[in-house]
Amino acid sequence: MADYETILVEQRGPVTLITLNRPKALNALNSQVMDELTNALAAYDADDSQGCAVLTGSEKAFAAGADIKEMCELDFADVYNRDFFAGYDRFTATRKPVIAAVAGYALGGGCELAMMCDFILAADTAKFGQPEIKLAVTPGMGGSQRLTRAVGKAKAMEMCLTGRMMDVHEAERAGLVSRILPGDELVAEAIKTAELIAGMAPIAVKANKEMVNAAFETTLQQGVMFERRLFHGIFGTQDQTEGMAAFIEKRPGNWKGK
Ligand code: CO8
Repeated sequence: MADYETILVEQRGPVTLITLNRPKALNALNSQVMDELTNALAAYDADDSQGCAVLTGSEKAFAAGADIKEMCELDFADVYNRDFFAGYDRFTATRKPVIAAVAGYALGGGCELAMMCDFILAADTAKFGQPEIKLAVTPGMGGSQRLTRAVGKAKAMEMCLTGRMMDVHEAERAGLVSRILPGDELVAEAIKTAELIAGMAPIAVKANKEMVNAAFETTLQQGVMFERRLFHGIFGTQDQTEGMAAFIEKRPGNWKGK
């Protein structure tokens, strides 16, 4: 496995566990984190032995945002010419699922990174916010768009304009978080959930992810058609035949990924 400096990557059976590892900077996301994270996810996506990934941080911080110390010297020409943060498009290009396991602060880029994952499991300590306005900037990794889609305009607008943080209960009520867990069970429960997903037929996993994501990009009619066509296509897989036979024969499915 590649050597990384800002993240830890472990394979736990079929689950890739990625831990952000810049504790002194509360896992602030600099360019090195972005490169290492997107490389690790590309390797995970390409590895047939891996079926689901979990991305986590520390107990204190999932990530406290983009690295302000890296950004503070940059001017418009720097960020525009480098298309700053465009590297994260590689993150969202991951075709297999990625679960965010969030404890502590998920602020700015940290909240945006959690929202790039397929769903968020959160510890009771988790706090979410887009405080960029306090630095006289704006979200830059998709926060204004993904937060608005996740929690609606009223809350997203208030959070972006005031920088107020949501605690985990508010985040769950608002639909940002799928489940709240006790802090000491967060990573274990996320891995258990990831194992469950990794045990499903791989093509069906990718297809389900693609379909749900399509709901953010299309009209209802186009989305329903996209779903139906992918559903039709799944009937060309060996795993569909096996899955239905296994149900009728009351046994677990034996997936081929074909
Ligand atoms: N970047 C760099 N370093 C950070 C960051 C960060 N985002 N967050 C914390 N750190 C560092 C601190 O500087 C400190 O380092 P040092 O010990 O060397 O002083 C260390 O981490 C510990 O932090 P604190 O001492 O501040 O810890 P506290 O427990 O007192 O406070 C907070 C925790 C509340 C999380 C506080 O650290 C904080 O407010 N952090 C900044 C949060 C923030 O503003 N995040 C948004 C950043 S901007 C962004 O994500 C997107 C910008 C998009 C711009 C688009 C440009 C193209």
